[in-house]
Amino acid sequence: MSVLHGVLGLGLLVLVPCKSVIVRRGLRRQRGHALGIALAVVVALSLAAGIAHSILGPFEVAGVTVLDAHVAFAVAAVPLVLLHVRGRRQRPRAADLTRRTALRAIALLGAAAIGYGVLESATSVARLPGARRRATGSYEAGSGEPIAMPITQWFTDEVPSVDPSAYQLAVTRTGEPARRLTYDELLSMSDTTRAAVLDCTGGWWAVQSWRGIRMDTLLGAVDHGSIWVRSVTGYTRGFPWQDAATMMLATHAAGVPLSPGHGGPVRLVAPGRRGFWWVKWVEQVSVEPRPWWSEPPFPLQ
Ligand SMILES: Nc1nc2c(c(=O)[nH]1)N[C@H]1C(S)=C(S)[C@@H](COP(=O)(O)O)O[C@H]1N2
Ligand SMILES: [Mo]
Repeated sequence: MSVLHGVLGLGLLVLVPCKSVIVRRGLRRQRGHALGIALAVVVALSLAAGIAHSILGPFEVAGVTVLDAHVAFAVAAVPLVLLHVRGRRQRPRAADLTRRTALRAIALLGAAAIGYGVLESATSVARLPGARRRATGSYEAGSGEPIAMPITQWFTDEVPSVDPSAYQLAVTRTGEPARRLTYDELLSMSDTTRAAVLDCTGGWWAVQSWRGIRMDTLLGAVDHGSIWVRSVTGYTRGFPWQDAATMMLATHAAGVPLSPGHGGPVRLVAPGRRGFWWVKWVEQVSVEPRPWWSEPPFPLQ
């Protein structure tokens, strides 16, 4: 996926010579060009930031990581693209579906793929930071050392203060009374240790040895419905029931109780899923008929 994303991004660069002919023609016709220029600038900045992140590493400019800048410029481009396309709508013609167009598209992708390969090899030969990134594009930070691992919130969520001695986890299954477990009870059940990689879409990853309770131990047999995991902050994610076999509720990382920033007293560990699924400060786990895909694909808080 991330290779495809990179190749398509470079494809935009390969298009620049073709597009510049059209742009020169358009500029000769004196009309409002502000929109087109704004779009070109935003796309160029997004591409530059994306390439910088993948070659030079996760650095910051004026307090903003280049990856965040890459995403922000890309998001800003979306409405501009829509307006730009609306302003010059062209009817697709049957003649567009020729063999020549198809061959051109293949040539374009081929050139972009070669460009991607060249950039990757150069990055690795020159031992630039980009060579150290994971397949997702993330850079390692704080593996085996939770204190050194970044503390990240998805969007607007904030670290709550949860008093472990007053804390309770609610475990519910439709049609059954809720079970409530205190922190001490959870600690006495916390007997499974496994290594798993937390990989944040913000561009960093860390592997930790997590200790906790297997989800299938906590819930008992689950063979239908979805597993909903909710934080004391309201942040909620839903999972297919099959994930009970791999997920766990962690109380410790690297043998140390989870810090408040990292989700203490209890957080979800969802191996193989990106960081935003790893709900922190879990207060409720429920098995419900409501399907996990009925929620927005990304959290909204
Ligand atoms: N309740 C809650 N859980 C959350 C988040 C959040 O904003 N709220 N952010 C998620 C994201 S985007 C990531 S990458 C991980 C980060 O975990 P860490 O702060 O322990 O490194 O927590 C996830 N769990
Ligand atoms: Mo994240």
